[in-house]
Amino acid sequence: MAHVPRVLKAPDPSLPNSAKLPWVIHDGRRVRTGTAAQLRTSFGALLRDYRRRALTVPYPGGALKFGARTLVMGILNITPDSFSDGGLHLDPARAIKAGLAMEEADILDVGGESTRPGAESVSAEEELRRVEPVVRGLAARGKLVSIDTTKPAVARAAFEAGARMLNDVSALADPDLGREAARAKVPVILMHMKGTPRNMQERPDYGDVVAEIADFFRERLDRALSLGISRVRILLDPGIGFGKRPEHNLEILRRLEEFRSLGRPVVVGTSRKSFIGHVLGRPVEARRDGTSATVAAAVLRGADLVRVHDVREMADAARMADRMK
Ligand code: HH2
Repeated sequence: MAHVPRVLKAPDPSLPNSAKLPWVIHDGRRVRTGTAAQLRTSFGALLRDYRRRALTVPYPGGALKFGARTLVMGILNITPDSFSDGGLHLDPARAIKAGLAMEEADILDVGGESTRPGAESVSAEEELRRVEPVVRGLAARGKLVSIDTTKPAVARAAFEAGARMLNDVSALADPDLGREAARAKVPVILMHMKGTPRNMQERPDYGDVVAEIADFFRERLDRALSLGISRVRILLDPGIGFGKRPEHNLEILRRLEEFRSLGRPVVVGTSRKSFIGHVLGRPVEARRDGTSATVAAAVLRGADLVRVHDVREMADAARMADRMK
């Protein structure tokens, strides 16, 4: 049997003396301890790989730390028409309660416009009316809130209400959104989508789906940098279900590790999506176990952050998968 070395414990890279602190490594047979310099000759590739995973993404007032475990983003849709939780959280007090109940979530992603295939767009005023009190209420209770929007005016008001992260499914289609994020110094998720929610599922075709998404990431990373967003604040998401057939989504999950070469944390949102229904033949309310399998697979293949509805269950799935890496 092959002996695979792995890192058991690494020094916090943000500490000024981290180079002098010990790493704990299992070399496949026994535990070894030493500084990076001492272990470099035998385990250089392992340390490099681990460091690449150990990314720190600053947000106003704190930092997300990736590497030690997969982080979890809880979904809170304040919409009448989201595909799985539409209409559940339209009352702000109930939405805030639902957000607070997602105790295991590292981030709460608040959205006021559905992006399900064929969804109608809403005005910035309506979107803001839905999300603003919820963002404000959760932020006031110390939660790290991400605003899921493609509109600059919504993002700006959400940052003023206390949101400290931007989840943009259009990956800065509107440059003004990037400018708002740059000004607020918030982390930004750039998600891949082919087309728009209205037309994305009409005829999604790719040559090599993973290669095309990686090219898109490179282009949008450049755009983000040119708008003043710092590279350390960017996260990448291949956009499961956004202009993809079931086979494309499965291929993305099979080859997720390829996105790690871009050097940024990888976000994955599979929760209750239709490719799971396609494989299992289950309606949206019966896709939790299927989602759990996709979360575990994504974590094992290098996902840094998973975006989910069933926070407690998926946090468990991620934790187990983390331990089997
Ligand atoms: N998926 C949805 C919405 N936003 N953001 C990121 N970064 N990644 C995703 O995969 C993603 C996303 C769609 O899911 P949901 O929010 O549950 O539904 P709806 O768009 O209908 O509100």
